[in-house]
Amino acid sequence: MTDFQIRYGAEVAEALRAGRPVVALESTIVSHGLPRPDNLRVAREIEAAVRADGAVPATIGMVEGVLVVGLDDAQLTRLASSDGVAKLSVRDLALAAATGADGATTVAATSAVAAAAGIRVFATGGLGGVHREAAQTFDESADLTTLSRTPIAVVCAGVKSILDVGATLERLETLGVAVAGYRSRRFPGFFVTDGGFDLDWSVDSPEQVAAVLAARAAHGVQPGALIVANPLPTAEQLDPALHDRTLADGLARLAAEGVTGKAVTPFLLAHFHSATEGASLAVNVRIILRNAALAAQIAVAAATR
Ligand code: PSU
Ligand code: MN
Repeated sequence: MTDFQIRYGAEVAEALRAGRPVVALESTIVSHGLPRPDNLRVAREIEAAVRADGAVPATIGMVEGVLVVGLDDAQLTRLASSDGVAKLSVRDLALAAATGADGATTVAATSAVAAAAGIRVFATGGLGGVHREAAQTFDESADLTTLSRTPIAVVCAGVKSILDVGATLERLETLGVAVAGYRSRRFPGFFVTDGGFDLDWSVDSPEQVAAVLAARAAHGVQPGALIVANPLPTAEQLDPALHDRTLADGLARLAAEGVTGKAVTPFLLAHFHSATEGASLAVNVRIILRNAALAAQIAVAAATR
């Protein structure tokens, strides 16, 4: 019989055994969210950013049907460079495992696998959310429903404005997912500092986030995730005028080319990267590296409480 157990990278297994800080990282941003060849370089930089702040990176993905927590460099290279990498949400994991697929895990799948592995902090760029045409298409990312039942802290820069940001926040509320701004009461808009909506809560330090996680675990009342929304400093954001133009063009192309379903997010991300001639890519990389660093600080604070 085939063994479908989760496999752990050696360093991650050792860190989890010893109770040392570990930060989960997703692979969909590597294989579907960032263009080649920058994606592999960035994937390595994200891991380095986690290490620089004292935690062990655990990039999660699937190689030939094996679900791996803590991909090694050869596995990471394979997921960053080959064409046949599936985009895996939670519902896809068993299908991909049993059919021997290569796959990159989304926020949903990464958080679910990380929580199952006992990892409490996850860093990414932006969450999936409610798409703009969702009232007709029902296109809402499974990231939201998965986060409603997954006990993990997710450090992100909000959601991209390619989505319906207000509807996404409403759904997070309905689903019982906690949202706090990091040193801000505004929900970030990924490329732009301010996504246009207020938040009820902000947290001020990694130690305070660790305290939220401890309270959450002690109460045992709340099943879902804590989103730590970490805005870019305004000096580092994508020029808001360029952002708005690029978004309008991208949405028009989406409609003209009839792109739907799970292809929508990668399509719009690729449009941003080419239409801004790399400016959005540079911003995207800064966002992820900052989130990785903050997540590592939170993991360290949580491990030493
Ligand atoms: N948002 C981004 N970059 C990304 C994604 C979202 O700014 O790369 C990826 C994440 O992996 C997220 C997934 O979990 O897209 C959501 O896809 P969908 O909308 O198909 O659920
Ligand atoms: Mn979708």
